[in-house]
Parts: sequence; structure tokens; C-alpha cells
Amino acid sequence: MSLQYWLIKQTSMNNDSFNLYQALRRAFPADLDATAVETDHGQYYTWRDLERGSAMLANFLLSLNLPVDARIAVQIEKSVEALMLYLATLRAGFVYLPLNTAYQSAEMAYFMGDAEPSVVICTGANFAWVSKLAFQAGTPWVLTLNDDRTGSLLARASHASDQHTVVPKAEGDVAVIIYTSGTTGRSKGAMLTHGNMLSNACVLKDAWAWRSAAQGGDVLIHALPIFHVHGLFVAIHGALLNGSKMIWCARFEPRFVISKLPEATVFMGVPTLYVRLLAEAALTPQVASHMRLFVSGSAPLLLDTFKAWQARTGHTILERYGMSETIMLASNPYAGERRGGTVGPALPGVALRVVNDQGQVLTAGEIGGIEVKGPNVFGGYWRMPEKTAQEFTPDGFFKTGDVGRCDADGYVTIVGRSKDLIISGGYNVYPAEIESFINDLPGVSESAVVGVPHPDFGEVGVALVVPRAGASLDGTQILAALKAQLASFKVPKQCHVVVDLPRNSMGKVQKNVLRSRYADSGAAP
Ligand code: MLC
Ligand code: AMP
Repeated sequence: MSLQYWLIKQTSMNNDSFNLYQALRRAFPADLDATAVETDHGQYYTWRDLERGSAMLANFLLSLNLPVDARIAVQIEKSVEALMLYLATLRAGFVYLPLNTAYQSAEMAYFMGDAEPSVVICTGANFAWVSKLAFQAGTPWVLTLNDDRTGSLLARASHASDQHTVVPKAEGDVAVIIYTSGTTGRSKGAMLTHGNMLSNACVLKDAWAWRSAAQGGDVLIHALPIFHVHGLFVAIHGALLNGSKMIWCARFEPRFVISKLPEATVFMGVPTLYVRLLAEAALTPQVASHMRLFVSGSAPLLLDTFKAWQARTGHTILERYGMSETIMLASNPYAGERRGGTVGPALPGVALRVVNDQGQVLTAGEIGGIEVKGPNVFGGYWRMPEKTAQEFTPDGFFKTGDVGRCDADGYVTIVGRSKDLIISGGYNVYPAEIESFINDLPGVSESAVVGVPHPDFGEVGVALVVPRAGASLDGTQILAALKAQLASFKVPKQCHVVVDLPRNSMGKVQKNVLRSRYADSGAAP
């Protein structure tokens, strides 16, 4: 446990308050009029703005007389007001439920029905269809928030007081639900507690040596979406818990990021971001010379990218490993050797082991399933106690579904996944979900979706579809049909109509055969 987390625990025991926002707020600099966030549109927000804006939004949410565990579901574009809404939900003690902006109506209908949010916040452009789904699911409040500071949420909250006392929470109270898709069946809402997030943020503050103001401080370039663990927790909590300014990019634009490197010290990205930055001639050792730390995660960082980054900038990327259910698990060291192709040793306080199919713990270097335990590990899946129980071992370790090995000096290497999952540009795509949509299309007998290497996204999906007898199918039309129903990042980049799928003697589709058969197709234009 980090010293800071231990101190917060001690203090909170005295005043019975363990709200993550409270800990972040305490780290704001003394000068509340200093810049907290500078946007890519040239807007400046002070620490006082974050405090006041989140207070007004929290007061507004509290004025709705919601149940204490009300879910506030949010599908909006990235903006500083969206950040304030997250902070407001924390400080009001409700449960934040971020949703990918790419989700379409079938996906949103499921989340509304499963999470039963008390409040849904969407963009004005999506209000008609999102509100219909939300009202059908029984949500009483649907409000809008746009990335240009318009929308009914801000209009309503502008009447609220800017004075707000943070609502006390307990360490084990749920703060956020993050939906992760399942290898079979329905998406699961991972419940993360105030304690999960704060303990992890404190550990990362030490592990990555965030610099205090006295040491010159840090400035983070925030270029990730804010509906997943990486952008929402690792990046935002890291900066706020250190009182560090963020340069806030509404979307990732490589040239803008490079132009800001001389003013920044920390950058976090999924591997695709590094690949795209490397494609820019403007990325030079000089432009990166002010930087202190480049962090990569959410997907495997190819050794080629790791080495190319070293050669081009003189910096060694620090690769770390995490997941929605656990936040961060392992990290290459800040001060020691950052070993390419590995995700480094388990973070302090995280117990990590590698086991065989019988659950026996393997020795150094042996490959098996990765299991973890620690204060960062989530409190279970929303309304799925049986699923939760299945994913934990009797001695309380969470089964990550990742396959890897741990070397004698503790460095972890991820070599694959036991879960059927494609990670594309840092987003998770579950073949089972895509296959079920394809199988429902007219004329389809069966299908398989596999991940193949891709130079930009790391991995992309390819669909193989078998027609029913006598039916004629067209791959392009199948992709168009999927696009109408699914988030675009989930739609396979190619679709081939095939006569049959290779099966083993048990009748199971041999996805490994398909992966190698179509391995070169991902690079095709
Ligand atoms: C966009 N597309 C993708 C995609 N992103 N397809 C596959 N995989 C992706 N990741 C689609 C678009 O919809 C578009 O489809 C086409 O591909 C080209 O899009 P683009 O313009 O190139 O994409 P862009 O908008 O630039 O987005 C790319 C990206 C984005 C890499 C910036 O995907 C991104 O921000 N990824 C980060 C994801 C992330 O934050 N993951 C953290 C998860 S947390 P069309 O058909 O419309 O042309 C986690 C835990 C942990 O995993 O350890 O951190
Ligand atoms: P998510 O469910 O979106 O949180 O994705 C978590 C998954 O991303 C993990 O289970 C891993 O499979 C993968 N992941 C995260 N970080 C890394 C990394 N550095 N290298 C390889 N895979 C990673």
C-alpha cells in the first residue's frame, strides 16, 4: 500500500469520509487560479473552475432526489465539462457510468436496461433516440451536454449553488461501473469502488514518480477518450492527484500532440497513438526533450514500435498492463530497466501469479493464466453474482483471462489471451458479439470473427461467413448491415464469404487456422 493511500485511510477513518473526489481535491494546488486544464481549442480552466463547476453539477444532481446508488449514465463527447460531470458524480456520491460514444442503439438499449440509470446524459444530436431508449428503460431524467458547453444539463446546473460539501462514502462504495463485453453472452458492468481507484492512483503516483510542484511539477497531454480506464482513471487521476495541469485534446491529432510536447512532461497512449506519432516527421529528439515520461498500455506494444520510439526520440516508453476490472496491475519501472515486450513487474500491493489449467501456481518462466489480487481489484459485476464468483478463485484471485509468464526477476510478459478477444487500437472487440449479429442476418448459416495483425490498430477483425444453402451473400453488404447496428470500431475491416469453417474433431471452429490463413489480410488497404 502506498504511504499516501495509507494516510488517506487513516484520516478517513476519523471523519468517516472516503470519497475519491475529496482526495483529488486535497491535491489541488494552493493557487486555485492557476490553470488546471488547457484545451486544444485555446480555452483555459482554473482549478477553481473545476471545483465550482463540479460543485454546481453535484448540487444539481443532488436536487433530483435520486437514490443513493443512482447510476448516472453518460454518452457524450470529450470536453472539460464532461470531466466536471465525472467529478460531480463522484463528489455527490452517485455511480458514474461512462459509455463509448460509438455505441449504437442496440448497444445502448442493453446498457439502459441492465444498469437502469436514474440519469442519462447524451449529446443534443443523439437526444431523440437515446431518450427514447432511456425512457423505455424507466430512466426519469435525460439531459444533454454538448462539447461546446451547450445543453440542458448546464442550463439546469447553472442555477445551482457553487458551494458543495463532498458526500462521505466508504472505501468499498461503488463509484463507477465500466461495462466490459463478455466472451459469451451479455456485457458485464465492472463495479469499481472509491477505494479501488484511489489506492491505484496513489500507487501509480509513486511508481511513475509524478513530480511535485517543488520538483518543477508535471504537465500531462491528455489525448485519450474518457470513457475507459486508461483516459478516465490512469490519466485523469494521475494528473489531478498530483495537482498537475492537463493539455486536453478533444481527439487525438498527432501533429497537435507533437506541437505540445515542448510544454509537457507526461504522455499516455495506446500503441496506435505511438504508431501514428512515429509517422510524423516532426517527431524529433529536440521536440521531445522536455518530456519526462511516455506511458503505453491497453494493448500490446510491438517491440518494433518500442525500439523505433527509442531511436527517434531518445525516450524509452514505459509499458504497463491493466484492465477495466482491476485498473493497473503491472508496470515497467520508472527508474529501473524498462524491458520492451514486457509489462514489467506487478505494482506494489498487487499479488500476481501465473497458474496452469488446474489452478496450480507455475514457476518463473512457465506460461499460464494470469491471476491477480489487491486493493485495486473490482467489487464484482453489476447484478451478476454468479458470473462474479466464476471469475474469482476460492482464495480471492481474479482470473484476468490473459496468458503470460513471470520471469525470475518479476517481469511479466503477456503472450496471449484465453478469452476470445480482439484488441483493436486499444478497444476491445468480442468476436462472440459480432458473430451473433452476423448470424442473425438473412441467409447466414454461421460465421467466425478472428483478429489479424494490422499496422495501425495492432489487430483488426476479419469475418468469415458461411451462407445458408441456396443463399447468396455479399461481404460488403454484411459489413454495411453491421455498421448500422454496432459501434464502428467493432465492425470487422473485411468480410469473406466462405464455403465452410475449419473444425477440429470435437466440432469446434479452429480460429487459430483462420487467424493464420487470413494473417496477411489485415495489412491490405
Ligand atoms: C476507430 N475505428 C477503429 C478504431 N477506432 N477501428 C478499429 N479499432 C479502433 N480502435 C474506426 C473508425 O470508426 C473508422 O471507421 C475507421 O476505424 C477509421 O477511424 P480513424 O479516423 O482512423 O480513427 P480515430 O477516430 O482516429 O480513432 C483511432 C484511435 C481511437 C486510435 C485514436 O481508436 C482511440 O482513441 N483508441 C484508444 C482506445 C482507448 O482509450 N482504450 C483504453 C481502454 S482501457 P469508419 O468505418 O467510420 O471509417 C483498457 C485498460 C488498460 O484497455 O489497460 O488501459
Ligand atoms: P479492458 O477490458 O478494456 O480493460 O481491456 C483489458 C485487456 O487489455 C487486458 O485483459 C489485456 O488483455 C489488455 N492489455 C492491457 N494492457 C496491455 C498491455 N500493456 N499489453 C498487452 N495487453 C494489454
